[in-house]
Amino acid sequence: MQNILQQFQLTGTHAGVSTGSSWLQSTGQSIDSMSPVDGKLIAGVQSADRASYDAAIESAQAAYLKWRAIPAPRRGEIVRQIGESLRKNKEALGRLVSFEMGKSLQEGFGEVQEMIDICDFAVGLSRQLHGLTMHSERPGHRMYEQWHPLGIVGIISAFNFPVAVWSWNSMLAWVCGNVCIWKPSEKTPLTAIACQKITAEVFAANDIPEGVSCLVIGGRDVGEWMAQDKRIPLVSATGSTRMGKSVAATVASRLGKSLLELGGNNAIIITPDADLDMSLIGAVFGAVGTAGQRCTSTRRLIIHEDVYDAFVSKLVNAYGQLRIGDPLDENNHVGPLIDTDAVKAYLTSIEECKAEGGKFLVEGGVLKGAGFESGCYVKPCIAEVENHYKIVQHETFAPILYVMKYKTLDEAIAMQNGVPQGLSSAIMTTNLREAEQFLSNAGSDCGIANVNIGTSGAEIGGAFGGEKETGGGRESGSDAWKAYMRRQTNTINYSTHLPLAQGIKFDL
Ligand code: UN1
Repeated sequence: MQNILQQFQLTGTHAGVSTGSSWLQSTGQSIDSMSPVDGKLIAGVQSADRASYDAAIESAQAAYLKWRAIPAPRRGEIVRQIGESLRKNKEALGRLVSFEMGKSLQEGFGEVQEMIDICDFAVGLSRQLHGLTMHSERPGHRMYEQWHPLGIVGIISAFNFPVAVWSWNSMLAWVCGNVCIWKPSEKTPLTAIACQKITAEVFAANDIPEGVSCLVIGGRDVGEWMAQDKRIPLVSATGSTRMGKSVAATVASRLGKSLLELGGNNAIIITPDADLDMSLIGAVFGAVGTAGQRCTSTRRLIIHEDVYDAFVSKLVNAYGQLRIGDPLDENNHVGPLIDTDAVKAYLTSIEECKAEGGKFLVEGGVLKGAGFESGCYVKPCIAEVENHYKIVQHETFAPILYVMKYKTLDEAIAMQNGVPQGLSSAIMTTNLREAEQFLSNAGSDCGIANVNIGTSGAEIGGAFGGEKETGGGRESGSDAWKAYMRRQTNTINYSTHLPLAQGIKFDL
């Protein structure tokens, strides 16, 4: 790890505010980045103060005027080069993600791959920022729409995907002609600094001015400055529902735009016609992958009564095989939680679940002893519950899997939908009628609904996000780019008359 830290110059206390290649002085509080892998300090970061934040915003405002004038396919070419640089840095950045955040090495590499994929997607998109043309009702008139950039896009990202979610936002925002200001999670500042260095090198090599890519590391106050800041027309925020509600209210009070990707409470319905072996892989990876800290993690299994006992016994058996430990060791399936606060939340949820009547089929607990010194390693656990329990309605960012029984598909769908969140959902079935009912307007109410795939691990090509308390935003693929642009309707009169719409007569 030392050589990776040196490669990105991540030693001592690093500046936390940057406009690209420049790193600004600030007097903000210093943030310690501790690795949950071994509980030790990796490096410190100086968080933004108001002056350095304002300096970054001013740099972004100036850069926007230049960046928006560069044709979109040229901007795409620069994003292509960022993708190339990420390919070269995949190993180092993937390891750093794994070390700072605690996800398995495979998932660390997977996260960087997601960044590379979105770069490729954004390059193609840079030639496809299409508007429609409409037929005017008036003679000698042409009507069409075009998409213009917004200006500064603020990105607030979470610790669990410390770099990929930023890249979904920034790569699209950049090809659309925006400049970005990024506040990463204060729990994972170092991976953000590494990304800033990788992109700054590409921007500098292309003579792009400072300010197109800004980084402002800090706590909640920095997020609040961004939400309040009229200079930021769009704030894209990923994180808890509590954070999202606060950002949404603040941004809405100035009639700004927000794009929210908040909590999930994702379920897999396992039907009598499911392939149980496939279902097992989907359920276990979904529940314990990233130690249950994905927005898309599987939190609930809704299992038909006819296959309940058979499936639950497979599940309990599989949990017995899980290897928990150092995420950089590829033999392990499950790494640590992000910090000891997350461990407390996990333990509290287990207690609340028991108090409400939950029966643990696989007990949880904190691992102690050699290799677990950070105090962040916990046992994935399984509890038999009822959907209405308060704790089941709540997203706990930890590997706690709730199982419950159903009789009819209508009942299963009602349970799947019967939570405040609406991000990801899945059905395991070989029965076409069941699959189609689940995908119909009377089926899953989530932004993502899968058949014979678990709830996590979405590809970048689709629009990512969900309904209800998940916040309604869509990022990444499909036409999610439209959220980063403003639509302008243009009507051009090339005749020698000025006829009014709706046939209104107005003669002078
Ligand atoms: C998140 O947890 O915020 O679908 C993003 C997935 C990943 C992204 C998750 N592609 O699980």
